[in-house]
Amino acid sequence: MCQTLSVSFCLCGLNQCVSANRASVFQFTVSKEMDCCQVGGQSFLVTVGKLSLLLQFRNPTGYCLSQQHNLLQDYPRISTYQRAILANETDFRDKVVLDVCCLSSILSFFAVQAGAARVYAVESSPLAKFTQILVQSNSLSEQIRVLEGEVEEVSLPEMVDVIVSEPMGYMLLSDRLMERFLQARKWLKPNGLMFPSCGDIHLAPFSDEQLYFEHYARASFWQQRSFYGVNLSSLHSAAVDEFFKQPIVDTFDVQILMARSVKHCINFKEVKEEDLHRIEIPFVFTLLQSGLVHGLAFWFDVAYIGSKSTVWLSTAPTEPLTRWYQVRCLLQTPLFAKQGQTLSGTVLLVYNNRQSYDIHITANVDQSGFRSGNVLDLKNPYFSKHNHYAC
Ligand SMILES: *[C@@H]1O[C@H](CO)[C@@H](O)[C@H](O)[C@H]1NC(C)=O
Ligand SMILES: *[C@H]1O[C@H](CO)[C@@H](O)[C@H](O)[C@H]1NC(C)=O
Repeated sequence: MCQTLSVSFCLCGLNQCVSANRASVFQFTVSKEMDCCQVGGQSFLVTVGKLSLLLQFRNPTGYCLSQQHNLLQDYPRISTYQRAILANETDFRDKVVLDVCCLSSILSFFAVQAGAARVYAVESSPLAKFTQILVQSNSLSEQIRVLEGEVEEVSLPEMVDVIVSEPMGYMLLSDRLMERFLQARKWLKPNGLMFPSCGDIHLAPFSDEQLYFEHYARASFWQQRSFYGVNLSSLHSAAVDEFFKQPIVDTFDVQILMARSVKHCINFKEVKEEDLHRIEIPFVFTLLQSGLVHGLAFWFDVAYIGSKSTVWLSTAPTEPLTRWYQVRCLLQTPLFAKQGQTLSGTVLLVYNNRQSYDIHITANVDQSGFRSGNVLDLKNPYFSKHNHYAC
């Protein structure tokens, strides 16, 4: 798919604006063939014909206070963190803590509430300055030191006892924040704790005819045979493929699930970074009801395993809704299966170079031999109307 990037000048020089309504100097089409590389944390070098452009993104989007406001209002999430940290005071009292990608540093504050001696709060976004203000105005500058930068770059004066973070994205792994969390382990003492300590990705087959047809209908524009006299329908199946590549982020009634979920566990203390580059999750579901399987639903749980208690944060459809919702991946064609039959196959998550994963699904009904599958792009999800946590 092609997108147009508009480039304009402002007083401080060349400035980017993607689909903003400022007057643009020129526009060009962004395609797969273009050379583009990232320069540092916030700039991109792009080659357009004979021109090279340095695009500086001064204010990375998504780190605004209004977004933090939304994040902090996610009650199940914030209250679980506080419970997990305060319920295991012994793990925090007089300890040294590292808060990775701390954003508004709420976890750093909880660690101090639990008696931490010192917290290093690492944040690379411009939000770091707000974090600093928050720490100072709460008179905690002695206990919480805000370090601006990426966790792989900053230098801590000492090793830490606990690493806290919120490394979870959609389907647990989207945005690859997990990588930073794991990289931070170089600062962790051998017996140190990771909070969260482990995560389970759950998947289960679902039946939702309405969802399937809604997405199919998104491509119906391309069924027109006389659009100003032009027959568009040869592109219809390509348009369907494109829409079906989008995982759907929303929530649903658990009744649509057709089997008990299968889970894949990741231990954040032990897992190697490379293990997350390619994750294969084989599954065999025994169907609890007959019907059409339209796809696989995903959610995750994370556990905070302290020395005194374990606290779970669950994003399951049976639990209060969080900002991670649940994620559903459609199959290209639905599969009919009867109660008691088994649906087996694999979900393969492969790192792509866009901070996310490609999701490869293959599934077949063992008794009938019906097969289906799909390849989806977790970087480009479809947010349905329920999505009110978005900034
Ligand atoms: C339009 O294109 C489709 C697919 O390419 C073809 O099957 C159909 O006959 C065409 N319809 C008309 C009216 O030309
Ligand atoms: C967590 O640890 C504290 C001691 O710091 C203990 O009193 C408390 O009972 C523990 N919480 C749970 C839920 O086990």
